[in-house]
Amino acid sequence: MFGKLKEKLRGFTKSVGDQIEEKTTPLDKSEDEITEEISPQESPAQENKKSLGFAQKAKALVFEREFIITESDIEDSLWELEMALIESDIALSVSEKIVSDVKNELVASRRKIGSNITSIVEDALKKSIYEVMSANVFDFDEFIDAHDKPVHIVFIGINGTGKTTTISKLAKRLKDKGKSVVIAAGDTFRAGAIDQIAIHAENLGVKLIKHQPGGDPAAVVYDAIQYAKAHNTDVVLSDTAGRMHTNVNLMSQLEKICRVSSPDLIVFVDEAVAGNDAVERAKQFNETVPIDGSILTKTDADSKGGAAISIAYITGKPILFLGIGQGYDDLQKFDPKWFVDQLFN
Ligand SMILES: Nc1nc2c(ncn2[C@@H]2O[C@H](COP(=O)(O)OP(=O)(O)OP(=O)(O)O)[C@@H](O)[C@H]2O)c(=O)[nH]1
Ligand SMILES: [Mg+2]
Repeated sequence: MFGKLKEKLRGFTKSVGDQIEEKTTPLDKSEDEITEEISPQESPAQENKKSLGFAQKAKALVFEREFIITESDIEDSLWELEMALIESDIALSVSEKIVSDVKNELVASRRKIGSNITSIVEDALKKSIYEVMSANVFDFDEFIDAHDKPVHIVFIGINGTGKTTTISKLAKRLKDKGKSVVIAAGDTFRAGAIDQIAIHAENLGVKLIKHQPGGDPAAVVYDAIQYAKAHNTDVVLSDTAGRMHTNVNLMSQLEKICRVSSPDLIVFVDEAVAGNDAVERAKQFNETVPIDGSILTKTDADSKGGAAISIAYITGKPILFLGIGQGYDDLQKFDPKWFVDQLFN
């Protein structure tokens, strides 16, 4: 998973590690002189001039068996890192944040000579990516357990991203955890959509509420909630038709579905392979109906990984699950620590 991003991150840690290790040769300077050079007290103009001169030395400062990483040691690699992050579909603002975090973590820090530089650099990167991904962490299972029944969840997104498949996977997951589930066949728009979800419901032994094709999706969702209330069902999963975020009519219909049914969670579903487009769409859907989180599908395909890193940070809403294949069990609960470990293992 995310092979290309992994490769680029590995390239960065190795290149910084090699650069710094090369430069850890002792300098004939006192600690005071070094401290003065690292944090000059002069005006910004003088400071700039001095740090340029300092950069030209291209040498890490070494004393008492310790060295200090200077900005000049890693500026080329930081630039390469930023390019690699952007090429991996990480949004520009997020790439800049990661680069700035890594720089702040490393520059002017003292390290023992002989320390494993690559692992120091890797730790700085891990820490930053972990922080970016930990925006509003949310435990789906705890939410379902704690919430009044029925918990109503609506799934939204553009065409073909995996909403219906994800609903089936979640229905299976909830059933496996002992929860009762009803699915609302809220995609009355696309030919074959009701039959598609009916097959999943039958395979999984889950109740489906459906109307005729072309019917009002808000009415289907309403009926599913009434059914759940009458039968003490734990969770209602509402499918919706795929729609482009730019289609004003379909977006107002989505707003109506959400207004009428007041979902407990609105989940945006998109493909990890869509990269920055998915992040942009999440932002736009979020403007029409406030999303509570995202699910990224098709992470088993050749995705660069950037969307997963950007989407939570940009929307300020957590990633709940990742789709990792086409089978009912191919759903991975999202955990930032697990994600970061995946990137660096
Ligand atoms: N490889 C892979 N394929 C997936 C994943 N999730 C969904 N798919 C496939 O993506 C295709 C579209 O999935 P659907 O669930 O029909 O997508 P949708 O968003 O409901 O599509 P519309 O209803 O047309 O908007 C199907 O072939 C799914 O099997 C995933 O995590 N990995
Ligand atoms: Mg669908």
